[in-house]
Amino acid sequence: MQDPLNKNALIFGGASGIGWAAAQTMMEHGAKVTIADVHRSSECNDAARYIDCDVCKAEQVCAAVRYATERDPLDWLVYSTGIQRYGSVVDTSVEEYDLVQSINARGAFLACRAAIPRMPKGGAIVLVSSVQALACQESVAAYAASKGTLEALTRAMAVDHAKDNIRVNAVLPGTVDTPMVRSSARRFGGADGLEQTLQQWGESHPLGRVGHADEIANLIAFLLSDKASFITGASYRADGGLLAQLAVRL
Ligand code: BMA
Repeated sequence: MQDPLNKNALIFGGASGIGWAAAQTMMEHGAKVTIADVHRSSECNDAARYIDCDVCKAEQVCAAVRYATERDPLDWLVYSTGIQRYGSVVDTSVEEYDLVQSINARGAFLACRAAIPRMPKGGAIVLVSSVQALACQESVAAYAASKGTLEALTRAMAVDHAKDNIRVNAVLPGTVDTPMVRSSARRFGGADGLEQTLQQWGESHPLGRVGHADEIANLIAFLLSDKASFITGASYRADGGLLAQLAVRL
């Protein structure tokens, strides 16, 4: 990424996982980063500006955008806030479905709604979706639906704001070693089997391993940068080949 330094960036869900990796990558390239999250992680304590933000609450999302744009317009916005819950449509409660939609997708709508009017021409947005927007495993109805929403929202915003030269793209990670995925691995593999479960999940990806958060952050940084100046409304998989492969065995 060779953008001029001093980009002003805001990352929802930037305190851990892919969001934190993206925050670090952007800071390495000279960006001023504000993290909006429900809890400050110990790692992000001194590194970036931080604001408490529950993305279910519109006024908190607006406050985060105001905080990030106190002095400068917003060049880069990343939405990397997400939770994963398990269940089919039948065994997902209405409350749980609403919560997943609210954190994973509605919050992105709120964030972009508040941020886009404060973005200059040349601004860029990346939403962190998932391969599960395109193909999914069992029992992820609410999560897959929320990630599909992000995909459609990406395209809609790309079309609407192209005239302002604001670009909007989505990244679709496969299984990545993050606190969210570790908590799923703990649930399905048990505390002792966590590393083994991650390894098994990794083996279902043609590259034979789960991804690292900074591998997704590199893609995010590229899509935000001026090097991606002709890319908008696009979705990029970073999934170790997961979706390229059919489950058919020779
Ligand atoms: C991610 C999460 C992971 C999952 C991966 C690949 O978005 O849902 O738990 O392993 O997709 O399906």
